This record gives sequence, structure tokens and C-alpha cells, in this order.
Amino acid sequence: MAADSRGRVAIVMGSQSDWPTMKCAAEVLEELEVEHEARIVSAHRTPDRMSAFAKGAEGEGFDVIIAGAGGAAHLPGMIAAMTHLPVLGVPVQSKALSGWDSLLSIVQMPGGVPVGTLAVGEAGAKNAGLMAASILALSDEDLSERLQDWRASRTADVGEAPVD
Ligand code: RP5
Repeated sequence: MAADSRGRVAIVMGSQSDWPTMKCAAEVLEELEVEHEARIVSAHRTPDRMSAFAKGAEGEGFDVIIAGAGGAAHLPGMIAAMTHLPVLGVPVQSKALSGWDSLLSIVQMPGGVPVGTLAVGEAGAKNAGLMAASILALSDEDLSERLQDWRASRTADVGEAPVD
């Protein structure tokens, strides 16, 4: 992909085990026809890969980074420290602490290096995809229309009264 190609989202995660959560971001980006690419980048097991990714993300043509991790989830913050692209953090639900550890690790960034932190788990990944699309839609009218249509179809799905 040419470095001047815009409108791309990187979805990175600390482990293969994060994919069932993070694929919710990929699915919504697919629905909105936003170009995206998913990679495994671990802050503690592949630190050199993480560093190369974060420093090269803009050069690769990415505009927004979605980073998901669980436990001592330092991946989104470490990436945010090495790029000025917007980083959206998704706390993956951990086994030991049900994602509280992931959430606090990602949301409590010291002032100066922001990570836009979403909800724990699949809802957070889905919303990260939607938020990435919203950011890109600021400079892409066609995407803005697709996003508004996507929202309108969810509104239209809501019935007036519950059915058995
Ligand atoms: C983190 O540790 C990953 O983001 C994952 O959520 C968690 C567990 O990883 P695995 O042991 O399943 O590889 O680095």
C-alpha cells in the first residue's frame, strides 16, 4: 500500500487470544467499507515489532490505530508514546480480573500521551471501529454518509413495544 494512501485503520493486539474480541472492530470497519489491517504486536513478547510498528505506522499510511490488550495492558500506551496518530485502546477481558486490570492499565495514561479508551471487551472493540470511522469521516464525506446510514439502520431496528 502506498504511503500516501489515506483512510486506513490499523488494528493491533497483544495476542492471538485477543482476536475474538478485536475482530468486532474489524467487522464494523468492514461494514463501513473502511480499509483496515489486523496484526499481532505484543508489548512484552515482541517489543521490537511493537516499536517498529508504532514508529512506522504513519509512513505505512495508517491514520488511526486501534490497540487491544489484556491484563497489564501496556500496548496502547506504548504505541501512543511512539506515534502522534490517534490511538484507541480496547481493554480485553482478562481471566484473572475480568478486564478491570486491562481497563485501568489503558485508561490511566498520564497527561500528555492520550489513549482514547473504550469499554471492556467486544462492545469496546466495536465502538473503537465506529470511533475510528468517525475520525476518518471528518475528511471523507462518503464515509460520513455511510456512517450516518449505519446509525439510522440501528435506530430503525428499534421497535415501539416489546414482542413475545
Ligand atoms: C496480553 O496478555 C494479551 O493482550 C492478552 O490479552 C493476554 C493473554 O495473552 P496470551 O497468554 O493468551 O497470549 O499480552
